[in-house]
Amino acid sequence: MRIRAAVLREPGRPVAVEEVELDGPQADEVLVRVAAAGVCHSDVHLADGVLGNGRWPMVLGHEGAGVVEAVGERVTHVAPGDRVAFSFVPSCGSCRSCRAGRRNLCEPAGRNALAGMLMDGTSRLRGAGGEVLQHGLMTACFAERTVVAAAGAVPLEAGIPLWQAALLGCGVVTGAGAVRNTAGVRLGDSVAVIGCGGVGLQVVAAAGLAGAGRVVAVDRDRAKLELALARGATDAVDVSDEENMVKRIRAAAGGGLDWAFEVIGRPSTMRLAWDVLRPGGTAIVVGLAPVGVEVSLPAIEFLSEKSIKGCFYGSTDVADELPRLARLVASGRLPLADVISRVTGLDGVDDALERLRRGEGARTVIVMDRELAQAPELVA
Ligand code: PAD
Ligand code: ZN
Repeated sequence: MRIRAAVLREPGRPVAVEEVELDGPQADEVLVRVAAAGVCHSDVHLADGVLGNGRWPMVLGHEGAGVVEAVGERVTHVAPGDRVAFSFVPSCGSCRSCRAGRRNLCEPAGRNALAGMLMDGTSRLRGAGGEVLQHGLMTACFAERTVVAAAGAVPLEAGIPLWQAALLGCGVVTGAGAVRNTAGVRLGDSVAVIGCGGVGLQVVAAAGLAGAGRVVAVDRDRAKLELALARGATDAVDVSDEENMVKRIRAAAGGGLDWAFEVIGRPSTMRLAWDVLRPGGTAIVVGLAPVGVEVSLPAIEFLSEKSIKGCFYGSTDVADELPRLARLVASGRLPLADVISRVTGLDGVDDALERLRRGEGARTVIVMDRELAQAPELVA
């Protein structure tokens, strides 16, 4: 079938909407009519070509929600008409990582995501000239319709409009998982969140829900800090002036911190996360840095049992946890509308990427179908 989709042709060129060809679902796949999709900084990294060579041409978009239109013959967990959120790690359940309970590290899912293919190593997408297009992080949801692996479509209960549910599959799962799974924040712990954009704001809310005693929001953009305070941060430190950053963050928390989440992807802020820790504290790196970037730490400080830990997709088993997070949203305990700074149409993808590069606003939600998404008025 013919659909409209936002295609990355080549890094450095604007991401433009094209008519592309989408094949129907294979036995273990699902065809979804996309209602809405969030624009994440990882899309910027892909569009800028810094996550490795050859990751284009690609239909971008890895965070979204929609309604199932058709399912392959082996799919049993969803049926046409079901509302779903996307997961960009459709774990296989049988590789070594999955068997060990670390489904976010599913090996075939990781391999195929990197190749831009679905779980069988092939694509359902072609450009107007017949050339194969990659599926952005196995989701490719900056499009009117998409075909995803069965486990990439997670059923949603009623209760959340899809323009908000769109954020569940990346920002919310990653932010909440970083706090609950990767870290394991305990009641009363002190937490710094360095970078309070679309993902960092979810870390802030999750730290509050986990019962952190202090949640120090750190950003260089005042508007993000205000949002963070409204989402449960106890303190805000503006680092647009880099003077005495470590001291100011520690002072806000009443001393070194138990946890510091880096949600930007720069060596300097990874180092900042390390520097604000108390002895025994742990820095969690959520931010994605371009391929080839290195970070350095003062090795003597390992003596104080500080740790630094990577985080992919919040160390989450999405099939289990995404519906739980959706329940939190439906009950009003985890609001999402406040982090959506703009709602726009499919033609607005490139502008949304540009705003993220400038550090302006939190999430943009791209609405493919306003009625399906129950979305407010779109802004051009
Ligand atoms: P975003 O652009 O919405 O937020 C980044 C925030 O950092 C903004 O509020 C900026 O103002 C702030 N910022 C930037 N530079 C600095 C600085 N030097 N000092 C202080 N603040 C600064 O991005 P996002 O929230 O969509 O994504 C954040 C990162 O997380 C990004 O690297 C993305 O690729 C990564 C990510 N990782 C995973 C994962 O599984 N690990 C999942 C999703 C996103
Ligand atoms: Zn993302």
